[in-house]
Amino acid sequence: MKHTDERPSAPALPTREPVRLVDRHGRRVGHSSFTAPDPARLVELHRAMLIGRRFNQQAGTLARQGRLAVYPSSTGQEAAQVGGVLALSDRDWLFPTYRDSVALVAHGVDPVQTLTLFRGDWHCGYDPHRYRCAPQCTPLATNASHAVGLTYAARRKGRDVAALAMMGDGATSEGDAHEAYNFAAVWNTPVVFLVQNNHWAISVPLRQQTAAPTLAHKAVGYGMKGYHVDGNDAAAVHAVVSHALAEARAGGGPALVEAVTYRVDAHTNADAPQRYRDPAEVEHWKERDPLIRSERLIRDEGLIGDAEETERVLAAFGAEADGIADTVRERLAGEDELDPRSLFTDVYATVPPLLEQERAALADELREV
Ligand SMILES: Cc1ncc(C[n+]2csc(CCOP(=O)(O)OP(=O)(O)O)c2C)c(N)n1
Repeated sequence: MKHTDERPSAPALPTREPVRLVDRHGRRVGHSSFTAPDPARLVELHRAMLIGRRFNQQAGTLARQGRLAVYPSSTGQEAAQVGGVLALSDRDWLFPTYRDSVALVAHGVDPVQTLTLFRGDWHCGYDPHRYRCAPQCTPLATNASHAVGLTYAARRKGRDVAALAMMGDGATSEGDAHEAYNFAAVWNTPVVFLVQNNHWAISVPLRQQTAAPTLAHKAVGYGMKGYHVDGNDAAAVHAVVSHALAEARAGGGPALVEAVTYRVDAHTNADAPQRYRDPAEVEHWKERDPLIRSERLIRDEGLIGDAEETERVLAAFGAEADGIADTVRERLAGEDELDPRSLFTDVYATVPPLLEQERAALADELREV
């Protein structure tokens, strides 16, 4: 008879030194367990990061102009977001937070629709089913249990679907994170929790957030694997998340990946970080900029081709990023006519009677004005 208290073996502890495959000078670093993606994928990661950097700048400008109600920039965090998202297959789902607009764009969500939420328009702006991307979640860590629920349901239906649930360092202190980690591990759902440790939860520094040696160590108590990764190294994030997703899909259980990165900009445009952090810290992290290292790697190793070809392709990436930013600017500068009745659409599959009455009352009111 099987003992009911038979326990699984403990997962290995994450390494204190983050997994790094490319250093801040763009030089490769050997690793015993992970190898960098192939050259084409490294170039693709750089392209997506460039688009993400430009997108962040444009969205920040729109927020300052009052075209967006708010924008949480992820400048400096592009490698963590792009590296993670490009590891998803086209069957998988993304569960992002408010910080993860660059992840959405890399995932293929329309860049204009990505920003609709921050304009204060109703609903999340895009069709979650079409993009296999849940709405950008503002209540911390609640998206994590949504990811567990979706993958649990998919498994029961025999569907091969994994999910990437994104969250910040601060979110890992939430009760919702605990519940999601626990259910994912107990139910063995194919979820990878990608924690972007950007060192700040608004004005709360990491040292006041947790006494854990790394955030990846938190995984072990739940019976999950935890990976501690240089989050400004797109190659490393991509390799580790790809590995964790493959293992989770094969029934090897969920995982938590801590990507160590830095929030270079303010928490949002409504924040004044100079009141709580030292500008020298920001400069320290700017020297570890994820785009600088990937560009150096591409140039030094000739991953695109000879010098002339490299210049041509990098310039084309820049032009593509500018083009996306132009479209976002033009489309969001206009005033969209919103139908107030759309408040009631896409909320319930079958509209409850009370809501139906409210919808009718609103329609009457609109007819009168
Ligand atoms: C449940 C909940 N509590 C509080 C907040 C307010 N809040 C918004 S962002 C934030 C900090 C989150 O920090 P972190 O998880 O590290 O993510 P980051 O913003 O740095 O990406 C807080 C406390 C919230 N959105 N949801």
